[in-house]
Amino acid sequence: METKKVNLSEYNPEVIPSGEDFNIGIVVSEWNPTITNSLLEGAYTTLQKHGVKDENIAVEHVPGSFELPTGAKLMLKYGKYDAIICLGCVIQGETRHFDFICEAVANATAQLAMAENRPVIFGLLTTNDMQQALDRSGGKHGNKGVEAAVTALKMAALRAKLKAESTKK
Ligand code: DLZ
Repeated sequence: METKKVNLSEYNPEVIPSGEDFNIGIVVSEWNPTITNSLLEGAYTTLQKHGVKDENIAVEHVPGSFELPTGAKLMLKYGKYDAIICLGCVIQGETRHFDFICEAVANATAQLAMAENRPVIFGLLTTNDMQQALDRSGGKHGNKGVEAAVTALKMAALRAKLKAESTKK
């Protein structure tokens, strides 16, 4: 799929649900902090922009991207969140470490969301090099953190809507 000239973070803000009633958790990997700090800033400011109150946004750090699903699970266990956003950056190296981490995080994130009936958002950059990561964390291809926050709001709103409808029946 051709995405080279597209800023994937461009979206219509008018169609994003208000986050004023939501509690959102963000888990951030400490690896590649230049990148993950930019992802965090993108996610955090997008949540604020759409009405999520500062006191309803919790940020926790984990050592590496491999730990993101565990961090998300712990936040869901000990906190009350409408969605969790996982942010990390894995850069291709010379060994197969990259493949193992990316696949494990993707699978565990999906499984966690299903098991907990909560949105757990996959905001992991998986890039060939640092330049690709920079391009996607506030560079020419946008900011994956922004996209992750938009996805979290949409999914939290979907869950709230379905829950409200089910109690009316
Ligand atoms: C070990 C490792 C390597 C080689 N590369 C990255 C990376 O590019 N991005 C990242 O977030 N984490 C990396 N890690 C750390 C692992 O995610 C994990 O923290 C360790 O394997 C300990 O479980």
